Amino acid sequence: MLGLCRAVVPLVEIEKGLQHWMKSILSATSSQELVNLKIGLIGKSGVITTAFKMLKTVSADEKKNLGEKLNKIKNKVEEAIAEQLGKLNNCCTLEKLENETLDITLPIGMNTFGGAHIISQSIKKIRNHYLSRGFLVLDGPEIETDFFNFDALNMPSHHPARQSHDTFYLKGFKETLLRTHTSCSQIRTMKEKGIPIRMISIGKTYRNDQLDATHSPMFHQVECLVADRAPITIGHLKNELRKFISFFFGVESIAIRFRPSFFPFVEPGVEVDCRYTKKDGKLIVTEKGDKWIELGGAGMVHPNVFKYSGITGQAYGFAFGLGIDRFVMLKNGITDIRNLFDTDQRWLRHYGT
Ligand code: FA5
Repeated sequence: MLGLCRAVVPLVEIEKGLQHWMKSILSATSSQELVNLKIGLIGKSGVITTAFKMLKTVSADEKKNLGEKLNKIKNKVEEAIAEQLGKLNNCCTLEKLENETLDITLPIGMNTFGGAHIISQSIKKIRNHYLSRGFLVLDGPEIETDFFNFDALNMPSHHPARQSHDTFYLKGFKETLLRTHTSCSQIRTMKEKGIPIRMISIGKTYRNDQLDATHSPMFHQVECLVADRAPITIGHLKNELRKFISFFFGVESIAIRFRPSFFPFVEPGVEVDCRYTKKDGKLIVTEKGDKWIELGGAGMVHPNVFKYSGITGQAYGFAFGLGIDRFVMLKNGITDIRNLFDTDQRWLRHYGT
């Protein structure tokens, strides 16, 4: 078809060939055809690429002149291929859309109704639990600013703790990101409502974490903040965490432990673990468990967080942030977080309501 010769080709022949190649590119009817042309012309051993190799053998003056001409030809070919590919893709999409028209008069099969995803069910359950206890239940924006996600949580731009959150920034929007945790809602709420406050914030969070059995780039957190003018102690925090874990797992007696940890927005900061055991391949949260599992972070609100939230004077508070996906996995014996998101219909039917 093209008669592409891979040997060293003189410029005149390339210039002569250009018209012919452009015709072939513009009349290509499939992306595969375009790929073949691209390889034959500007691929590693393509005709034009090979011609560039001639430059080594000519004088400096000729090199400049020849190089410019070859570059122009190469650019023309590249542009034409990209343009034709765009046209073909556009055509395919239109054709696909035309063939995919939906016949809304078809009867619905009764078993095609969807159900609530296990994460949605759990979020609803947590919301209702806290609503019934008089907490403010919020969501908060998933697209946040650097200020609410980091600075106001006592993590200025140079702070090393920012590195532990591999953040998705929004291209073209300065200092705008997908929130890496729900802790931003602490600031938003106190700024708007002041204290005393008892609130939870629940929703999606994002980190550029490698997808594996326990990490997902999108996951869910629940944040709890209790703040007051009257003293609040770490005992209150422990009590609230116990209540939440007991309620979520439906067990009366649980065993939790705090491990010292560092979160810039709390002082002291702790990591919360609870006891569990494995039975028939399932993880069961129980006081008598022989192992510990990490549930999330917690601590006493740092004075700088109150300051950034516009709270002056005496203020006390505790906060915790837990990963809902890991809670759901633990409760249901799900060992791989990817199962939650990979839309396997049998799995969804099993866990859906
Ligand atoms: C935080 O996000 C803190 N904001 C929690 C906090 C709130 C501390 C209030 C103190 C006071 P951390 O990065 O450890 O902490 O995340 C909390 C939980 O989110 C983890 O324990 C885990 O359950 C869950 N999590 C974090 N990254 C992922 C991920 N990539 N996939 C699934 N779950 C995740």
